[in-house]
Amino acid sequence: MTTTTPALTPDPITDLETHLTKPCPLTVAQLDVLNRQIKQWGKELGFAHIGVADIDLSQHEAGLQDWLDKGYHGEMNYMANHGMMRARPNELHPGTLRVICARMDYLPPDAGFASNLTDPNLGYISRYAGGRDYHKMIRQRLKKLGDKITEHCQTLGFDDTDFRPFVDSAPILERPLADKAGLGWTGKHSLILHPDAGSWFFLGELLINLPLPLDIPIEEGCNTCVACIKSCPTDAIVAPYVVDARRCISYLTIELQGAIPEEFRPLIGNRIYGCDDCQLVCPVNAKAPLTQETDFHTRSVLIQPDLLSLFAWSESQFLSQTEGSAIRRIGHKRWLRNIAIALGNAPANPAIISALERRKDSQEIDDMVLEHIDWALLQQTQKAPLETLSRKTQRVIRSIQKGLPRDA
Ligand code: B12
Ligand code: SF4
Ligand code: SF4
Repeated sequence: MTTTTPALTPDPITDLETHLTKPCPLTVAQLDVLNRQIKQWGKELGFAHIGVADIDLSQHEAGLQDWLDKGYHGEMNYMANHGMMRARPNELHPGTLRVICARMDYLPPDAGFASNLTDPNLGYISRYAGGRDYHKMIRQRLKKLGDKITEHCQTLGFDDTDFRPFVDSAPILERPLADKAGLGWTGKHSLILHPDAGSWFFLGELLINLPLPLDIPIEEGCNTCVACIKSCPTDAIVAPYVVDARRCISYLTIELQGAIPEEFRPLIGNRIYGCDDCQLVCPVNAKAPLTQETDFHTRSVLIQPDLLSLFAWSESQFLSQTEGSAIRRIGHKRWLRNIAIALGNAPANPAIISALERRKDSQEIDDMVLEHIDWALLQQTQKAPLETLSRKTQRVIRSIQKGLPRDA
């Protein structure tokens, strides 16, 4: 990020006490050329789509407040901590006039969705998480884009370009911004999707103090479809465009620190890290491109992984096998918690019972994990050998085989 100097003639938009910037002297024609350049540089940096949005998210403030008031964020206190700053990019980074929104595709080749979900002895890991953690990589690429813009502006005599890259965890409404920037429409599962690209992509943003020309949002395309709402294993999509995170398997297996409420455990099936079901049944994903980044390819140890092998990993094995991956963030205990649930949901098997019993004696678990192991043992000892997939999961699998044959 470049440093800024106080403005000689204060600009009403950017004249904030904490951060003064000079009004941008670039002409409309220069900004147009720069806009085209930014899109070209974005492509060269591996972004599949770049769009520009203004900073007015006022129409989303009531929806965000309502979501928080209903407690849908669960334990994710960071969602509530910053007040409405999440919907006000100019408060988050004073001086911001535009948000450059970027899309990076993550769908790995040979995703094997259906084969993975069909076999309850395998763990299912969300396809965004099988490779390298995306946060740092995307932020670095956005920073490079910002540096290129800064250099270009300097050649035009403007030395005060100021930008700040964001990816994911920062308090900003990434999806409404991407929607405004024309990266896609907001699907009923609340994710951004594009007719040519589906939804298997990450979003990142560059907040910038240049009045770049704006992109136009694309038309909403869900029409009468409600496949994602109907297929969600835990009924987490409580209304079109609204996800109660407390019910979402992604939240339960990744964000939630403590025990996973019992009512959700049978519904989680073999999903041990995140969930893709609402995207798997989405017809728009039939055309989704594969990632161009080998960093996002699933590492071999996580391809169709056997639950018992994963459950046997010691903490040091867990840390080395997940080094550089987003999975590492949940830590070994939550990893064991999640796998214990999947083992409880697997068909009755003496080998599973012994593995669960062995883990009870391990130094690496605490009371929280122990409670999940006991739950899994109860499931294992109570069920008939061939009880397996829920009806909803069977429907999701049929839908993948029909709609996403390449990735089935
Ligand atoms: C918190 C969070 C979660 C939570 C809550 C999810 C949620 N739906 O809010 C949990 C842990 C459950 C989660 C799960 C996932 N997440 Co997440 N998550 C976030 C995070 C950090 C904040 C989202 C947020 O602000 N939610 C609050 C709600 C109120 O805001 P919103 O949904 O964005 O927008 C609302 C308004 O815009 C409004 N709205 C917009 N248009 C319209 C239209 C109409 C008609 C109406 C009525 C309303 C409306 O409704 C929206 C929904 O309430 C973002 C990154 C970020 N900083 O934005 C990533 C992000 C949204 N997650 C992402 C991903 C990939 C996932 C998962 C797919 C991961 C996985 N496979 O397990 C799942 C998908 C679950 C799902 N269906 O949403 C990506 C989405 C990329 C994309 N293509 O859209 C993001 C953008 C991260 C990134 N940088 O790439 N996530
Ligand atoms: S990620 Fe899974 S649990 Fe969460 S909303 Fe989508 S289908 Fe439901
Ligand atoms: S499954 Fe249907 S309703 Fe859901 S996002 Fe895709 S097109 Fe929209």
